[in-house]
Amino acid sequence: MRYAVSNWIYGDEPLERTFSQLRRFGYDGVEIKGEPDYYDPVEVRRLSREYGIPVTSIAGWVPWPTESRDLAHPDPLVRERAVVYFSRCVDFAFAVGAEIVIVVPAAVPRLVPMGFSDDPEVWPQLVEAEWRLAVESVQRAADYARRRRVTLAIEPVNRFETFLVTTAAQALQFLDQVGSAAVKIHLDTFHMNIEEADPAGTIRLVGSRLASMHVSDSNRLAVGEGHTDFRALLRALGEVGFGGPLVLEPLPPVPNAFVAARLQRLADLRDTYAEVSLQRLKELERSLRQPVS
Ligand code: LER
Ligand code: MN
Repeated sequence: MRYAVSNWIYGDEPLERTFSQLRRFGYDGVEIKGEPDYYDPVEVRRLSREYGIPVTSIAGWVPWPTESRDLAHPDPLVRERAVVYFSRCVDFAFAVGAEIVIVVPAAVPRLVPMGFSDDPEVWPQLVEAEWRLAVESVQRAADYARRRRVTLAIEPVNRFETFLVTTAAQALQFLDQVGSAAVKIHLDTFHMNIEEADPAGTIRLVGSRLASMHVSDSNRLAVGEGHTDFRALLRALGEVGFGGPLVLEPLPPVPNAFVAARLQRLADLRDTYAEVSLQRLKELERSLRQPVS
């Protein structure tokens, strides 16, 4: 299995420190936050070479409402900004040798469709309309990604961060409607713990359409600090012949993920989580390879 860490869990930390720590912990790769204006691809490539850590993927970043880029938004200008943004993430991925850009089809955390008042009867119509818009937007971004040989991976996100695509079954339906070989699925064990009845079964359901996966425990802490059955997940990944990266995304125990990622006094804990998560996953992998006596 290839293991990486998503660098957004390290807040604004300089990239060089992240590369150096990940090499020390024994990681095979790094995922970089989708901020094409912030990172210089030449510098990223230099660090990647120097530390022997490839960039596996780019984490698309659609914060609501600050950036006002949203693939599902009824305003065509907001959608256009999102399509241009994801095309720039594809360029960034291409420039740093990453194969995947992760896409959340509506901005995060937008919890209701635009224009929703309190009338439950209106909800399904608004959701369906935004779903169609998101499909069209992803089709446009996918045309661009295909030409660059980059995969867009749709990440279902839990209901407390989005309302549009929250489960793998929905992501598969979304994929079918987009109808592009350049679009696959990205799962996240934390979101799956909230939304999926059977996370290992979900991996089997997605099968060969699984491009990559975020990993943290049920409570988003380090692997082993919650109740996720990682043995069952690793077994399912083996069964479907998963070849993508497992990208760690564990966060210290602060309810707000973006505070947990940036609080200076938690820097050592973030490192400890990255280090022990890898050790525990590798240990589980080893135990799965042992013949049952
Ligand atoms: C991003 O990968 C993710 O999982 C989200 O919960 C963060 O917005
Ligand atoms: Mn994730």
